[in-house]
Amino acid sequence: MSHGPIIEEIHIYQHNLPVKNGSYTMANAEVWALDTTLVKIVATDGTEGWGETCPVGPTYAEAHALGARAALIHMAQDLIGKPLWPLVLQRKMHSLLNGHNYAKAAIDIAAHDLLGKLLEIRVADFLGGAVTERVPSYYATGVGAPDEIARLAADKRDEGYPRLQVKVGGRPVELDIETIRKVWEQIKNSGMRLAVDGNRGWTTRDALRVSRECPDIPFIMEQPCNTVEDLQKIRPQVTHAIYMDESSVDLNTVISAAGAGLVDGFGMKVTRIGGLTNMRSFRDICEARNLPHTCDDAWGGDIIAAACVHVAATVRPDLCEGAWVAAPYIDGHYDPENGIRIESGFIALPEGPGLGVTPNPEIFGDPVASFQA
Ligand code: 0XW
Ligand code: MG
Repeated sequence: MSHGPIIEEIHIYQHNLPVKNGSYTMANAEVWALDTTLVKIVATDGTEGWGETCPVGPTYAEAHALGARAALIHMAQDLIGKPLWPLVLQRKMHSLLNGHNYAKAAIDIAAHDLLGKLLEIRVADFLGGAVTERVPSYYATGVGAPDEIARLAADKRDEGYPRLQVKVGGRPVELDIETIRKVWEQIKNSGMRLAVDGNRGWTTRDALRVSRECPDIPFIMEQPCNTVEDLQKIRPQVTHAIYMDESSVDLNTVISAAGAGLVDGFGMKVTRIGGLTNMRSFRDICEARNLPHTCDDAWGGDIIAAACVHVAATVRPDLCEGAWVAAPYIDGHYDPENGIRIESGFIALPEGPGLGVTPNPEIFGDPVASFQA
């Protein structure tokens, strides 16, 4: 006999999210439009929950849009009739498919949304309790010309963002150093914090050089190089704090990196770590070690953005590096009324139960696959 809500139906949708004002460029990727995957779970009583996963192109992480849908289609039928409790659901998914955290995350997020609606509480409260109604965000630039990025930095400073992430890598390192210097000139007396994100794109030689040539600029160096071994190599030689992003592929890696003192913080993606269930564990590991971190995802619309904001609202405020959401780069919202918006660098925690965002399903058209008993 099973206790609690049961999964009655699963529907999988595909949707394109064009990037506003041209492409978004990182050391290892240039994207013009993002292919996002949405999951709707329906419980026996008809209550619905939504999840989303949207890799930022196929080269940013070990994840891609078709892979997400293939993994979801592989698991979905065997989840019908199963309980919605996130931990039980996660173990069931692991019994059906090894790895593929980023696909499982969409189911996990939908389960949280649905349970929140059934229990009439917000996902943030389900995750331990919101400690703020106003979640800090941060702005991430693309890789660009030094003067252009410095101008953008000044704009975002004036808009009120508490933090800026500047993308570097994939070009001569001299240009990255010039960019960092020009950006710092704009923000140095503003209180705005600075992250420099190499997105795996620097050699250890480049990372050491940047740290050596910018000793006066207190930025954090995010995922400068490709591998954990690269981070181990530069760790004793750089003076800047190092955050791990792409390399933190699962909780086991996070535990090892935090335990070894390899990094000073994390850029974390809700889908990469496997959804809100694992994000909650990640948050608690970081709190136990006093490690700051972000609550982001690679891309996606209102559903994934809401998931990031809910978990960020539960992070101990001095460790919260903010929730990055793709909203500034996307036209329109899935939920025209309660969609996630950044105002003066902060995001209001949605008020409704679950994720507090209800997409207009007409936007997504017919599901690409549906499963029911
Ligand atoms: C800035 N982000 C959170 C969004 C982009 O997809 C990449 C990412 C990062 O920090 O690497
Ligand atoms: Mg990053």
